Order: sequence, then C-alpha cells, then structure tokens
Amino acid sequence: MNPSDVIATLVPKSFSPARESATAYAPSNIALAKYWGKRNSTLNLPLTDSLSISLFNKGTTTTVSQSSTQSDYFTLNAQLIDKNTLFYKRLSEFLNLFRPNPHFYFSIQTNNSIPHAAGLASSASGFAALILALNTFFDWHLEDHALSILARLGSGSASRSLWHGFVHWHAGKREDGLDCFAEKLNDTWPELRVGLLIFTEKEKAIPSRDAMKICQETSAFYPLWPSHVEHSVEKLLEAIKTKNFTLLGNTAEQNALAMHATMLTSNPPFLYWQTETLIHIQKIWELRKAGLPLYFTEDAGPNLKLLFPENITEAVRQAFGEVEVITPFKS
Ligand code: 2P0
Repeated sequence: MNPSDVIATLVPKSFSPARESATAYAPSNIALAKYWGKRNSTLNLPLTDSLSISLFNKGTTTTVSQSSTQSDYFTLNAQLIDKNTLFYKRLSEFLNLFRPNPHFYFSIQTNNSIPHAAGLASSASGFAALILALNTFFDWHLEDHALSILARLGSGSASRSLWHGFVHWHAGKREDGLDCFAEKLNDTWPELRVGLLIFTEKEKAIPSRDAMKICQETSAFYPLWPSHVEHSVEKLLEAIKTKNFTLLGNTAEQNALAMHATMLTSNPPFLYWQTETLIHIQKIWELRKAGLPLYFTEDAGPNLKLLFPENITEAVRQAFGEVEVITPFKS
C-alpha cells in the first residue's frame, strides 16, 4: 500500500484550485506520551498510540498557491528554499501526491514561530498547516480524521497538530492506516503551562525519523517501550480527566526518559542531550524536591519543555530566566 492509494480513498478523484491562494495555521505539539517507532514506515503508521498538547501560538502559517514557474517554489520564514536541500525534496515529493495534473507546480510560503528542527516539532505543524491549506485551496471539505491521515503521510506527528489542546493519536490496526488518525480531546486545563527552555536552535544531529528506526531495530530496551507507552497514554487520560497534575507531569517525564533510554541502549548508541540539558534536568529535580510541582519532557533534541501549573509561574521564571511560557488553553 502506497500513500497515493490511501489518498485516492480520501480525496476527490479530480480537483482544481478553488481560489487563488489559501492560508492556514497549525500549532506545534509536544508529546506527553511519545511516538517512537513505526509498524509501517511508508505510511508513517506508529507502533503505539501517543498523546500530545498543542502549543497554541507556536506553530506554522502556510500559504498555498499555484507557482507561475515550471517548478515548485518554497519559502521558509521569507527565505527561498534551495532545490538541492532535503527540505525541498521532501516537500516536493509530498506535493506529488496532490498535484491536479503532472504539470501543476505549487508555491508554498511557510512561516514558523518556532525554531526549525530544534526538537520542537516544526515538521508536525508544517505538514498539518500544509494539509489544512490544501483542503481550502482545492475545496476538498475533508473531515478531521481524513485531514489527520493526510498530515500523517507527511510526518507522523503532524497527525496530532491539527487542533489546539490535548490530542490522542490512535495507532490503529489496519494495513492501509485508515483507522490511524488523531482526535482532539474535549477536556481543557486552563491552569496548565508549558515552558520552553531553548538552549540551541541548531539542526539536530540525527533526524528523529532515523533515530526512532535505530532504536526500534537495535535497542535492548525497545521491547519494553510499546507497553510502557500504552500505560503512559492510559495514565495521561486519567490525569487529564481528574485534573491530577502530579500524575500528568510524572507520567510525561517518565515517558520521555524511557524514550531517551532506548537511544542510550541502541547500537550505535546516541544521545541528544547536551551539558545544558543535564544541568537543567538536575535543577528541575532539585526544585521538585523543594516542593515545586515542576516536570519536564524532552523530544529528539537537547531542548526541554517544562510542565507546571499556572500558580508557580513566577517561581519558574525566577529559576529559569530564559523560559518562554506557553498557555495551551487560552480562553
Ligand atoms: C513525538 N517525535 O511523539 C516524538 C517524540 C520525536 C520525539 O514524533 O518519521 O518527525 O516524520 O513520522 O513525526 C518526531 O517524529 O517522524 C516525533 P516521521 P516525526 O513527538
């Protein structure tokens, strides 16, 4: 089964631009229970469910129109993307799936309010915003689950970036992945805060796509991962339902550390952490011992995301001068 077969079941057989251009925004998302391993890498079908929180105003705005030249034309934060970059090739190949005819070329303008490739899931919001913009550009009127499936074909975590708030991505069982999509949870948590601790905006050493494959294929700890993450999802759903912040923070932190343990135990081993990562983790643990309900999660990069309730915001700002505080649920 190829992505084009899946798309043929979801998108109208023939379509053309319904307007000159279409613009959409999608928030970045942070997994509290991580996606780390696939059951099918052609369709980005994950081995397990995962659960995320979206970062509200940190995300991607994308405008789609038809290119007036005989090739795709992409800009990222107003900079032209060179045709020889991996970024260009990946985007152009993805767009091959959605050309109304083989001679149709796209102009895609993307603006990120998050650092590109700094472990802050910019590909997630990027592909999600692109699919939302294409849906409007071509007047597809697709339902949420279909949009999530299409975004997932670009990047797995993009399936979770179509909404604000908590999002649960179902692994599904079908080979074609038509039961593998994310859904927004209706629960809100206005007091919840996410703190971004960004030490570096450099490109990551190993793309997460390759990293999760190495872990899945070689880590001695990987066989423990699927049941760990399924438990994490259950505990997070319980924490969200009962507004149990300790359970939420603890579960997210342990899940992130378990994911990083699969990297340490891979062959060859690798680690995204930098010195600052460890210094800040130890500081978080000290503050917690001193009574602050403060937890962290970390993705495929050295930067940390703090999780804490609104009433300790000042203490968090004092401890981490450089923190950027996100309110995921704005009223
Ligand atoms: C997550 N990550 O759940 C995990 C945690 C990184 C660490 O989803 O191959 O870029 O495009 O499906 O979505 C990053 O993986 O991978 C990711 P592909 P993706 O957020």
